[in-house]
Amino acid sequence: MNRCGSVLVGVLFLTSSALADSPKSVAKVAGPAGICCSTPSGSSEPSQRQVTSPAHPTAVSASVLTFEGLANQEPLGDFYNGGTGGTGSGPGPNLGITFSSNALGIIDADAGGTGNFGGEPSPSTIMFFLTGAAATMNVPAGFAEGFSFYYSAINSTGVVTVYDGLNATGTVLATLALPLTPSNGAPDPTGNFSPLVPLGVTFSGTARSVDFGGAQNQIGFDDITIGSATPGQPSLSIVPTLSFWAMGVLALALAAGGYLVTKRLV
Ligand SMILES: [Ca+2]
Ligand SMILES: [Ca+2]
Ligand SMILES: [Ca+2]
Repeated sequence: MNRCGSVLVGVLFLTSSALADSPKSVAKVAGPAGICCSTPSGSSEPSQRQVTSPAHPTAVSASVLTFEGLANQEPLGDFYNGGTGGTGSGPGPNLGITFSSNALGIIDADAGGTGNFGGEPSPSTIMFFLTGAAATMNVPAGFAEGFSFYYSAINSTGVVTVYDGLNATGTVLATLALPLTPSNGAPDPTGNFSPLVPLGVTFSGTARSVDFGGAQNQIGFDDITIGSATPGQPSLSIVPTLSFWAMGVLALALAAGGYLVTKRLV
């Protein structure tokens, strides 16, 4: 390993020792850097950069989790349950959504935090984790139809799993492999984990928890969107309504119409 690599590994180790419950995990990091923690630049990100981020201008909604309002490396805590984050930020929106204790917000270094990322759809905070194999989101009221988000994983792939029980239990409704994403730096001034890219999935049934899995400090998420396979374009209701089910039954009936007619005619 050359001198530069040695210094980089040293920085990662020291950072993890100060923050994480299981610093040995950092030894598994194969890439040049993690989501956390580049040195804060001290300069604010230009506002025009925010405008040119991936476009969905009406993204801020009751069921889009942007992570804005959390402090740098603050546990999400009850921020999306009408309470505060782990270090007191908030209260956030009362969506009845909670996260496992390892789920952290992190602010972009371009905006004064320590995040090594860019191109986040809602500047300048995303979610990541430094311990465990996944951050788990619990939605006790349940949600249906679809689920989506933006993510960056430039060194290690990830996986998102949707369950019908709380705390990643019960039946798996959907599993979504997360391939490596580009690291082209656009459109931010700095950040290796850049840009974040959109991904979505549809499923049948009612989901109550989602695992955001991957390597520690090597995957970040933003604009987690409940009830839609298109991130930033949420459905109007988290809980499926009668009209939702009625529409679903109608759609199935229409789709099966030709088949049913054929059966009758034979
Ligand atoms: Ca950045
Ligand atoms: Ca940014
Ligand atoms: Ca955000």
